[in-house]
Amino acid sequence: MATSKKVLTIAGSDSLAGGGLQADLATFAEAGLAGFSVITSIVSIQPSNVAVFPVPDEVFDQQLKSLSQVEDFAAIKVGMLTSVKQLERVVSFLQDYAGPIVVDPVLALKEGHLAENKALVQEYLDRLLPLATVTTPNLNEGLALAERANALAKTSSDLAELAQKISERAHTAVFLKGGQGFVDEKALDLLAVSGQISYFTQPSLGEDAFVNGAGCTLAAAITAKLALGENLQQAVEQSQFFVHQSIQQGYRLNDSRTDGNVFQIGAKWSK
Ligand code: PXL
Repeated sequence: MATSKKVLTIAGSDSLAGGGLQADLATFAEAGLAGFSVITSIVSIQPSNVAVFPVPDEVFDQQLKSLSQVEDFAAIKVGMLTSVKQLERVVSFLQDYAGPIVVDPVLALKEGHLAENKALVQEYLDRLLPLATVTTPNLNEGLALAERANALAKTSSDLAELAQKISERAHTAVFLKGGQGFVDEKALDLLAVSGQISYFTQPSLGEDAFVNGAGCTLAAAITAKLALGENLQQAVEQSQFFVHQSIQQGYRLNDSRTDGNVFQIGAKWSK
């Protein structure tokens, strides 16, 4: 019998398959891992808005309960959570879990903002993030977690300060996705862990930057690499490379749409 490592994502479903659990499971499969999923919400992305339909509490609970039959998850990723209640259930589910936990705090979607939920942000900071090995906010989510909604982050040192602040406040490592245009038009991400900052850059994507799902794929890739025993620095470096590749392989949804999805299958993890 094969002895594939098992990984779990707790995430929303994206019918357009750019992000959400669809991206997570594709990434896990590409890493050679067996992926499991608990669905928090069903998301439908329309041209004019993003609709998020949380699953009923009982449906959420029953999925978590079913996982008591599965032993030894090698890592767990937490994606979109839609309420304080869901977050609390996840916290109690994770309480006795000793492996790596990656929390992607899905508070601001690229396609549109989730309702501003201050109580949810506080719960992330106070209860979920302290359990995480690393959290992976984008810039807007970073600003929300730093409770500085109106501040701008313009330089790489602004980003470092932001990541540091979240790391101290929530007692966790922070991989902040700065994105395009910070240094010499390169894509800049950075890792803050125990007061140390490391910078990770990739060449600018130019016209390839049309795809959805890069954020979910990045967090799922870090989860996969931690499951496979890489340390955090290596996991982050290889994941950034993997996402860059997945973006370059991205496909359009149809001929008239200018955007599309990342494509993880066959993407490499290093040069
Ligand atoms: O990329 C953030 C994200 C997370 N989770 C779900 C999503 C999206 C973006 O569309 O649909 C379910």
